[in-house]
Amino acid sequence: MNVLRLAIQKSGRLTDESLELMRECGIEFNKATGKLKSPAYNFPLEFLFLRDDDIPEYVADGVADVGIIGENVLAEEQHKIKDTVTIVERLGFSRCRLSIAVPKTFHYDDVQNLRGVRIATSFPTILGNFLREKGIQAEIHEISGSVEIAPSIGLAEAICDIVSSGSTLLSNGLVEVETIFKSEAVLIGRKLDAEKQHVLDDLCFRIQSVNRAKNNKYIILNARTENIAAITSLLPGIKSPTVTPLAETGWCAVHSVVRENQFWDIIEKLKAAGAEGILVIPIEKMIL
Ligand code: PRT
Ligand code: ZN
Repeated sequence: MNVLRLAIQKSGRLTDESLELMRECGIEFNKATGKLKSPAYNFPLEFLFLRDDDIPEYVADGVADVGIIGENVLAEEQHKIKDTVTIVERLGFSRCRLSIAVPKTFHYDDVQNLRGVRIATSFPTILGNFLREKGIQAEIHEISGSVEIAPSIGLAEAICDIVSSGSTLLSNGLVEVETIFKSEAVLIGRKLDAEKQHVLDDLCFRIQSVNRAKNNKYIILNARTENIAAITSLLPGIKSPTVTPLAETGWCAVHSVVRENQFWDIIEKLKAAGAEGILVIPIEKMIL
């Protein structure tokens, strides 16, 4: 069997959630610290632990077959890999945005105020694309870390950096003025031979089942028979809700699946329609 080589960030923000996702997919392995490679025991997969910035090029060169990185890194490295590497699956974790921020004292109305300004960033390609699209001439000052301190030490008038909660900007007296890229962790890959593609398809099927389960909740509720029609109309479910009679006459139990993002909204409506004893249960895997 052909082993699929999956590159994962060696040690950083993506590492734990990438490995956790593989465990949720039923893949067993041991990650010994300091090791560059680790085989999976029960799936034709080998992990390669690398710096995230190097992963797109390693996938393009064939050192790895697939990899997990932030979409921002893929966009930043795109010019090195052309169209050989593409997104295979969106993974939904490590969500963040790449934004331009300026000191509180900077007068900012719109992007025109960035003309001639020095902007410090670790993402010169994405920033360069944005400025070109907007027709703005500014000076991109590439630095590799601690971008947020650049204005206070006089290195630049503005920055372009990753923002998640916004607390780093706040504590450095900076205000977010433009969001130029939205990112989440993605599985990237290149063209593979039939045997490896088959392993990748199997892995993607597992990832989709895990992520679909995370985005949905199983709900069980009781209601009087006369309220069932109104209640089931609120519950689309995978096909349609399951309705079973209770031992007490005139009552039924309804089982269904609701999307996490619609959940609170639906619960309020269900209560108003006469639902009682509502149980909400996490789903482990969801296969359509
Ligand atoms: O060593 P290696 O090169 O492998 O790692 P790295 O230091 O380049 O990357 P790492 O581990 O910091 O981040 C990996 C990926 O996580 C990024 O490419 C993003 O896709 C994603 N991610 C998600 C983030 C954040 N959230 C994040 N908050 N990456 C960085 N940050 C930093 C940001 O640079 C800023 O300093 O956190 C700060 C802002 O956070 P808030 O919450 O204060 O806004
Ligand atoms: Zn990096």
